[in-house]
Amino acid sequence: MNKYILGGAGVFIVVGVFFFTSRSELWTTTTNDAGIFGSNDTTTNLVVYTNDGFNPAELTVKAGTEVTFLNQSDIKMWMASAPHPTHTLYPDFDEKTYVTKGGSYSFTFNKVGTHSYHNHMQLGKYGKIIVE
Ligand SMILES: [Cu+2]
Repeated sequence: MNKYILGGAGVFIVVGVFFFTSRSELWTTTTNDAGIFGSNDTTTNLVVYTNDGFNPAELTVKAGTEVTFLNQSDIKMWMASAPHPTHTLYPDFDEKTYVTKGGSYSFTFNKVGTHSYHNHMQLGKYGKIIVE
């Protein structure tokens, strides 16, 4: 009698673990689809800065679009428009400080045109945002 109760409990636990595992897999998949910035729309407006530079180095967006620059390099990242060091091409587009690895800077591009930028902390890494 006790043997049957124990066996029943075992099956219950196995089913329970399976159910829990499949549920958490479902949850993980949903999170990955949504991306760290919430939706597919915003992930396309992401520029990642690595030790090799900006990726994508050239991005075209519509006026009023927010672009996020994510620092995944080992270098400090200070986003600013050309030219260095005055940043007069698009003075508003100037982080005025820096973020380290894992940090990000978001800016809403309202001005139509080609906005060349660079990492103010490491000259030689360039990119451009084309606003239509
Ligand atoms: Cu600069």
